[in-house]
Amino acid sequence: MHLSPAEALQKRDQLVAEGYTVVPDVADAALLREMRAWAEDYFARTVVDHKYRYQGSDVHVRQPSRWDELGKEADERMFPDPFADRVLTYPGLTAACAALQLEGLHPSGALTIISKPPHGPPLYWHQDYMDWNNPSAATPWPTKVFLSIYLTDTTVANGCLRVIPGTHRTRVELHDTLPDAHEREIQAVDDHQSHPAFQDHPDAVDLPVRAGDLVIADARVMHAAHANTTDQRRTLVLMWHDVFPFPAPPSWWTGPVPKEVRTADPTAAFERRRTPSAYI
Ligand SMILES: O=C(O)CCC(=O)C(=O)O
Ligand SMILES: [Fe+2]
Repeated sequence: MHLSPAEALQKRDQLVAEGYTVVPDVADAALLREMRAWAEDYFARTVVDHKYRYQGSDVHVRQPSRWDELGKEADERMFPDPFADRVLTYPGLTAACAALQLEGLHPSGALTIISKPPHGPPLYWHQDYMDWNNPSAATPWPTKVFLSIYLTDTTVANGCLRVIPGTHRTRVELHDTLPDAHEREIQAVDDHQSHPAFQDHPDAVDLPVRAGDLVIADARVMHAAHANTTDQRRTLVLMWHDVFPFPAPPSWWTGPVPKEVRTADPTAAFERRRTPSAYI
């Protein structure tokens, strides 16, 4: 990663304004090799449940020191593995986040391995924010981001990511029509070609990347992925992080702070909600 201060600032501001950015060349060849070997081994011995066909897979690999927090039995989709430590403590990752001035970063403690097999279908339009009852949903800066490293170069042909810039803050029709992400209703869709969550969108931007680039996106931004039309897997390692602990703005924030945020009670608890609320 070689980001000039001006480039880092431009990427930070793109994340705030558009809901995503890409930092090139973050994972080095050794880390990529380890990630590919891990994924190859896992998918050679594991059959993924049909319900994950649109994501490709949804495997949660947790840092062993943080396994007990979950209070769950391990199974083949969710388990502790030191591989999670290796990726989450990778210095290049920390350096990229520091360059973009992502403050108060707190990793979820797990990697999510999302792997589209050869000829896997597209991923539906969705956003991943789970806290729409909370005024944190109204912040002009992110409070939850995903950091993704793709293990291959991605293109429209093998299922690259797509985003609709600005939809982390601006309501569009999809906010009212999409089923909640990654839950039963959308997973049950059989004829995806005729379902609204899989339609093209006039404001969609394709985000092809190089293997080892780091995609940083606000959990609220609408995104999807193309189908994989190739004979090779398209795998990514995704890491959820809390950032800019609510309700304080980033130290570098100079813009206005919405009233809902200024007057929020930081001790209040809210019921989890994946469906967008009046905060957008
Ligand atoms: O497959 C991708 O590129 C993105 C995956 C994703 O957004 C998800 O599984 O929530
Ligand atoms: Fe997602």
